[in-house]
Amino acid sequence: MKIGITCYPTYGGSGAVATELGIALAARGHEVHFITYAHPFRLPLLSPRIFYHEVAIGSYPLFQYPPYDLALAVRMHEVASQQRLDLLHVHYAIPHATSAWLAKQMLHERGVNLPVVTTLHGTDITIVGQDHSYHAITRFSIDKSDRVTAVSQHLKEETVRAFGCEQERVQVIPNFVDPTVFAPTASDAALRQQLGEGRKVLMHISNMRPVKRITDIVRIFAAVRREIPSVLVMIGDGPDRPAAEEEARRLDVEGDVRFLGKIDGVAPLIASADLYVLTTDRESFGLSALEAQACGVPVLGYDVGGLPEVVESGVTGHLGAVGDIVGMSRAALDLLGSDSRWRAMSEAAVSRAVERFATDRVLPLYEALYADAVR
Ligand code: GMT
Repeated sequence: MKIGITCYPTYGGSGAVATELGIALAARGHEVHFITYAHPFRLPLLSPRIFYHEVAIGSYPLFQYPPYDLALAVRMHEVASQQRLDLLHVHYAIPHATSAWLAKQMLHERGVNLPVVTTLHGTDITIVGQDHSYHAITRFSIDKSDRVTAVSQHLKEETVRAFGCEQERVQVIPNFVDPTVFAPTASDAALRQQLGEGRKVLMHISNMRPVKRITDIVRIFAAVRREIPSVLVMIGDGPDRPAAEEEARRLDVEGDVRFLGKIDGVAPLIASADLYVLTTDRESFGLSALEAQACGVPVLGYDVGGLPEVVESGVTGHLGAVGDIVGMSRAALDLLGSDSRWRAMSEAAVSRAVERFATDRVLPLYEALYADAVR
């Protein structure tokens, strides 16, 4: 098939999933056209059957807010016509599903049907989509999509609750991981030594928005470090990084907290960690938690949203109550303090990731959905 994919190309789980999906689809013989405003961060520069179409956003002195949604719709329409796309798969509802609907209408005028598949990822439903400014258009765009998927059962239920969609309209297709890339063997002894210098390595990766509560991670780390020699490695960047840096200074642990900034190709880093920490207070899935588990790294997180669908508390990690720094620190100390317990969790984490979420298991679900959408 010829598939158009639109996503946020910068750092973030939805862009990562969309890009990995495109790469996997191309490996299975499909032709994939990315339509985005920048080169997706996980997309190789050259790959067979993968094409990149940039969305150019024209500026004009009258525009305080250049209408990106319209430029995107025009580019979708253009690429769909020129490349004869079979369907368009958009990731994150706002504004992608709306632009796709516009492109679909423009093509419809010319007698062309372009099925639109929308994948809901998280805050497009749980936060931004429920903001009064966007609620009606989000609901409309979901309704108008030919097929709708959500990355977890939790997100599906939230979509039905907040937007009044019919249950049957939303199919759960979980995020996935490539176990040939994210694996315990991706660990690198030299890197591990560099990161931890013989100490335990706690790690977190995100775009550091308030929803991630990254100061909680620093507080948990400070408690762990009092008992076990350890370092905290923070990857990514975002608005809450200064607050986390300040918290590290306040707790006098800044010398052992490393902010590495945005990094591509994180598998060797994750695989070199001992514990992955994700303290989001509403996480629809937690792709990074899945990638950590695939690398054999147990996960410490909050028992919210779709995270319990990814992490089995007590088996592949620990999920605690939001804000329970004492309980989370204790769980981290239990885990890191016993080699046998850590090894059992690490092995269970790999099994869970591979058996339930490997690319080969999830990709056929998308292919079946596409086949159904074009019929
Ligand atoms: O919705 C967001 O907050 C952004 C989005 C992203 O682009 O990173 O994250 C969401 O999508 C990811 C991929 O499906 C999920 O793994 C994340 O759990 C989800 N984030 C939230 O729900 C906060």
